[in-house]
Amino acid sequence: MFSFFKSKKDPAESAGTPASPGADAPDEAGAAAKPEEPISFAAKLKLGLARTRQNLSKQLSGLFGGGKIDEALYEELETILLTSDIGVSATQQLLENLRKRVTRDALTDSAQLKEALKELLAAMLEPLAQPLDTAAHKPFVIMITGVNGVGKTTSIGKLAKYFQGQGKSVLLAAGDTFRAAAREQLIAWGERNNVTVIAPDNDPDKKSDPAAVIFDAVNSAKARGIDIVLADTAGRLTTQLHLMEEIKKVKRVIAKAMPDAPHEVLLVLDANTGQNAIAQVKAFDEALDVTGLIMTKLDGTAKGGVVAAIAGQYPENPPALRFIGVGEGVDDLRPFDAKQFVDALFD
Ligand SMILES: Nc1nc2c(ncn2[C@@H]2O[C@H](COP(=O)(O)OP(=O)(O)OP(=O)(O)O)[C@@H](O)[C@H]2O)c(=O)[nH]1
Ligand SMILES: [Mg+2]
Repeated sequence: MFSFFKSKKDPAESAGTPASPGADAPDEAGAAAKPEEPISFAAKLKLGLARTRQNLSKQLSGLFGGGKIDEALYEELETILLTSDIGVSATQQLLENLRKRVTRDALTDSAQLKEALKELLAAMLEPLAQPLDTAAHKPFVIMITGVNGVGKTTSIGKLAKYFQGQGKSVLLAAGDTFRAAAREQLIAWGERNNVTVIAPDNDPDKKSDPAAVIFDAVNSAKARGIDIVLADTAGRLTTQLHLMEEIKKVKRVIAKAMPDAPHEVLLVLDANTGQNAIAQVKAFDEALDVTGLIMTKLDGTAKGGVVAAIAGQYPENPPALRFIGVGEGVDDLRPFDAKQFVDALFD
């Protein structure tokens, strides 16, 4: 029922970084093109968050330009934070802590507030930075889930490269048997990274079961001594209850292939979603016990503040924001670093 796909390319060939391949049709010409000047991830993040930064920092610079710290200032700050998609809870926590800081350090001039706010925001985001440790299991099975079009498949492609960079072997499972082009999209990422993809037969008359595909992939990874399995799944809305039931079943079936798998259930969120990301976290967590998040498309959105909204929503038990995505290229996904993120949010 299943077929294997493995690139026949020389691994050295795929070691180069493609300029900025699209996820749907990563073509060979793109991969062979002259690589762009390497730009650090921090710089990319800074560039990507430009719109969020403009939203936030420019308004703040007016506010923090000097002058008295009074109620009017706090009110204005509240509005700025709320319009930056930081969310009600996080905004309240930040303001409360800022007031405490102002009292503690006897701050009197608004110009002193910017650094205080930066520090408090970094402290709020720090608990989200929980890097993914894949050492405890072999294979370490990662199931990727989320609503339609958030960047699940693209993130798998990037993660394959990321884990390979750590010297780990990777296998991809094409568990999105719903969307016609999903299989080919994952196979293309597999070829680019020179990793095996377990996918159902390409038979339009036969509907494959996503659970069966991933089950087979986990068994195959066990047999081959693979370190990491990345399992793609079809996008689904949290209101599509039958599809939410289906994904629960996928998870249960994975556990039949390996008792404690999946070891990580990664929920992918699109930063452009803004506050709706919170509802997605809640619904997917209820269905699947999500263990980590990926926030994609932080480039080009003005809603990067949503990362703080997630922290603010779970002050006692912050979810693990494992990775953030800042572009469509294979290197545009990295572990979340709170300080780097806050630095990119302010001028
Ligand atoms: N700018 C930008 N685009 C991204 C990022 N991540 C993914 N994309 C783009 O988002 C689009 C959708 O990505 P996919 O990976 O196909 O999303 P998906 O969640 O797998 O979609 P479905 O399987 O249809 O639910 C593609 O055009 C990607 O290139 C990112 O971090 N930044
Ligand atoms: Mg997909």
